Amino acid sequence: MCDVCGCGHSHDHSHDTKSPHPPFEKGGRGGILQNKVVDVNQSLLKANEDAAAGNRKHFDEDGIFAINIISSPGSGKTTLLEKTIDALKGEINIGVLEGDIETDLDAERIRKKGVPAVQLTTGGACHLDSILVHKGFHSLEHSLNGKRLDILFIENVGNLVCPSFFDLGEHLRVVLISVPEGHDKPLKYPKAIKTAQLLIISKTDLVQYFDFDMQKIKKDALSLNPSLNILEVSSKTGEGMDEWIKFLIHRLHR
Ligand SMILES: Nc1nc2c(ncn2[C@@H]2O[C@H](COP(=O)(O)OP(=O)(O)OP(=O)(O)O)[C@@H](O)[C@H]2O)c(=O)[nH]1
Ligand SMILES: [Zn+2]
Ligand SMILES: [Zn+2]
Ligand SMILES: [Zn+2]
Repeated sequence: MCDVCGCGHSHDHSHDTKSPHPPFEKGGRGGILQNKVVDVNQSLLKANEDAAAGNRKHFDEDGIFAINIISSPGSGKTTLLEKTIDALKGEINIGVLEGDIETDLDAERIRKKGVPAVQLTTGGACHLDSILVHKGFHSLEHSLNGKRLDILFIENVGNLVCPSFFDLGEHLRVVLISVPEGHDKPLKYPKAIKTAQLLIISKTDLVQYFDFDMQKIKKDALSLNPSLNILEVSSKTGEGMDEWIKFLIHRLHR
């Protein structure tokens, strides 16, 4: 457990360039220790950015469109991927990197769909970083036996804060906020919204059971990021899946 931020990282992550935590804002509350943490984190973020640029180059050379999916735990990332695979199988070659703190349960779910998947277990870290993604990508490549990929989905560790700070070399960043989480999440977690190109409001089949203001969440999200695309999707009923698939195909071919 990291005793600076308490987020569950061990400090030895700094040896392998993993950041103990996204940077605390300089000029915020805190003193000398906080500024030292900021300095260490800035260099770790720089290492992450360098590796992210390398990943993007790999993906571009191989003609792969890489998508980083970020959300709180349980917002429906893996379920959306399962349904997306059902919709695109046979047409588009998909590979998946599954980020989790522990277990390979999500990668198993994806493999059951007949799609190659590599589990990236962070062993405590609350986000993926580009160095781990680089390793995972090469191990996924080995399992493909020469088959090429069109889309690489990277499901990040369930966390709406820390993953937003780490570029993985993706071409598209998608944030999910599910209806049960509440419409106030964009304003409370602005970094995720500001760095994404698409917000998926997930589990829309549950909207009747919650005091969820669809107009407000959209207005707040757009106030933070005016060019953000927003889709409403239910993986359970299939509502909004066509729009999501159209969006993906459009981005893939552009
Ligand atoms: N009602 C409803 N439930 C959903 C929907 N999508 C996912 N779920 C349920 O939400 C729970 C979590 O779904 P997952 O897809 O595992 O969520 P996740 O974001 O991958 O979770 P982590 O990887 O643990 O962060 C499961 O019980 C799903 O069946 C949806 O559209 N509607
Ligand atoms: Zn953290
Ligand atoms: Zn998942
Ligand atoms: Zn490489």
